[in-house]
Amino acid sequence: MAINERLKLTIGDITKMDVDAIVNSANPRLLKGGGVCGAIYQAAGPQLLAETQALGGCETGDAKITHGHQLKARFVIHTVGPVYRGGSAEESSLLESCYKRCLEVAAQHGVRSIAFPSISTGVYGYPIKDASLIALKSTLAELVRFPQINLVCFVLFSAGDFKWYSDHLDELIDNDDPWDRLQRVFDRLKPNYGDLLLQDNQNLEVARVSTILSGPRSPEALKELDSLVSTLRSANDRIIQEKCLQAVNFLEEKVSVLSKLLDEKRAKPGIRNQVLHPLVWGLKREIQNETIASKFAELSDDVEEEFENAMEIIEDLDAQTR
Ligand code: AR6
Repeated sequence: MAINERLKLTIGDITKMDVDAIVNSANPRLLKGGGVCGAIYQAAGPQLLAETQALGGCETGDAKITHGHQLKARFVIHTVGPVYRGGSAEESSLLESCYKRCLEVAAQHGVRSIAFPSISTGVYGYPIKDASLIALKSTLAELVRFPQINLVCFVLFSAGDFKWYSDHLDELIDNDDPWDRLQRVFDRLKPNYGDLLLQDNQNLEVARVSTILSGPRSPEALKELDSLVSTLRSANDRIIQEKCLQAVNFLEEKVSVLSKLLDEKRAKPGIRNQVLHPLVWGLKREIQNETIASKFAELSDDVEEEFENAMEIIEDLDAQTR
């Protein structure tokens, strides 16, 4: 299995991960604490604290293992990241050591899938830009040593953190497979679905106002009428936004069909470009829809850039399957 297939990024809550082990960004005394640590202790139940208290603490840069108790994960690997003091207190080598030690301990216990949070980048103040690069570099290096670990998942807690990890990963693995690149572009666009979905609240507003208007008119109803007018003004906008959302969903679906086909093509070279090309072509037409692209562009510069990336990749695919 290629290294990049063994390393995944996702946004979410690490306590919910269904993996063999999750990593806790702990404190040296292995007490409950806050942040991800507090969430893990909470979800694992009181037996976790009883177990960690028998371990005699943990040095910065080291890792210790316990059971997962009420978590889905069988194990929790506790590591203590460095407190960031400006960068000259060996923070980078200590952070590197956290990832290395966690993977060593994981391998010793037969762990095949493991989830990491972004160590030290919360309360401990390590800048996410540098910390994410160290996290990925040290993990990629260790994965070569431990082929039995087939999944390392970084569970990021915000779209901003996800973007740092994802940008660095693109550079580090220098992966030219257009399907993988396209998938990552969509992963990065995903957090923006939320912005689009917010617009759906306007639907509820329209429903509420029309209920009021259908009853006896009152000053209150007239005030609501004003708000209806402004809601309707943006309705046109909303329809376009909805189309964006549909387009992304549609594109994502297509990408997954296409990657399956491509996998088959790799396995059975018999599948012809005649099958693949019309699909790529459909994808291209959809993504080149200017209204949709310009609406996404309005959301933020980053999204606009992602869209341009997606277009470039699809152009490549178009040429490859022609
Ligand atoms: N799932 C995934 N990531 C999370 C979760 C979660 N449920 N909750 C928070 N994060 P932090 P540190 C992210 O402060 O900087 C504790 O009190 C969070 O957004 O938890 O290593 C310990 O006991 C951030 O990106 O850990 C220590 O005293 C990342 O996890 C100290 O804080 C790490 O943030 C450790 O500080």
